[in-house]
Amino acid sequence: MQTILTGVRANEEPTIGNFLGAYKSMVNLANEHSANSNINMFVPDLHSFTTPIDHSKLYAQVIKGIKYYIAAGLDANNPNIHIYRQSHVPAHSELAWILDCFTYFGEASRMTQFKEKSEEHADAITVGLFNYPILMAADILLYDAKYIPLGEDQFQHLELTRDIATRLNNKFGEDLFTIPAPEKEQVKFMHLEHGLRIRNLVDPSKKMSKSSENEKTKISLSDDPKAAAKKIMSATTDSEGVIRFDMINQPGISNLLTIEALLTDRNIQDVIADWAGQTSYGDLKRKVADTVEHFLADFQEKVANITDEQVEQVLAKGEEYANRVANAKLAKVQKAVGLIK
Ligand code: AQP
Repeated sequence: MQTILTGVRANEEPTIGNFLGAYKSMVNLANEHSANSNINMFVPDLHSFTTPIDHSKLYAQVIKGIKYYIAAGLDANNPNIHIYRQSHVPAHSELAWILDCFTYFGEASRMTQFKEKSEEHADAITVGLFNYPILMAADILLYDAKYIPLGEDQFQHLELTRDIATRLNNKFGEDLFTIPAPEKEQVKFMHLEHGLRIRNLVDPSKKMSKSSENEKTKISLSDDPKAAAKKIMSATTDSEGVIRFDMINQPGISNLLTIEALLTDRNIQDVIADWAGQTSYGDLKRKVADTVEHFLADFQEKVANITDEQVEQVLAKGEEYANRVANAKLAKVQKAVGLIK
């Protein structure tokens, strides 16, 4: 069976960018493929402190992250859907070390996210931040995952994973790792035209990020629905005066059209056609604000109805599966590199 895998760091409250780029893509794929594919959704909690966080909140955030996966629509009772925590599967860290020794400093140094986050956190650039794409490679390769629903910002890390896996396969045998599909194939698999990047509401040339300190730039999944609607109403647009989908010249308007289409499960081209030629940015904002408000109210109600006991049961099942599969792959790699017979 092929494996489809993704995760969302538990460092801060996730945004609708994370929801649309990762959670919703994964739920759509699970609905389509869970009869004949493993659907692995994990919380990469070891990635959570590659940048500074409040550690006293981490455990609760991880548990909330699991509730979000279930509320987003992943049916944990499905035998092919596996929900687990990275830190509870020690093989992730062990494989990451082995992969480190087959990754060149130069290629890891080229990761643009490392450069960007180093600028943001110039006083705390850790080796963990530098190393995180290699741990991400281990997260993927341990399960032979071919499809990884990700936002556009993560495609460079996916390419690095492919390079590392190809290098080890060339050295130790072609069947060591499944090589994840390249970017274009991933996008096609998600039924998208290009990688998803929900924009920052204040500066739409940037992506929406959960760690942004300015609350106005992002809609978090725990935002009060009415307050979130107000953020949409004050989102930066442009002075063109006509509603068009044009990410280069009208990124703010294009972002609103994208959010509207994805949250209402409509084809983006249909939404663009509905608004084509209209001139009232206020009308578009009111429609998207209403959509966001209703989405958040409904999502938060679902989260509130999931108990900690349910989460424990889901994790017990998911982590038993994950340890079994990951340990078997780790043993194969340990044998290949000469650590065991
Ligand atoms: N703005 C976005 N649009 C679409 N997808 C996005 N993702 C993140 N932001 C957007 C996707 O969410 C998944 C999990 O992300 P992550 O937290 O593991 O890492 P990230 O990419 O660093 O996400 P953030 O929100 O930007 O987090 P911070 O601010 O903490 O660094 C990935 O699939 C990502 O593509």
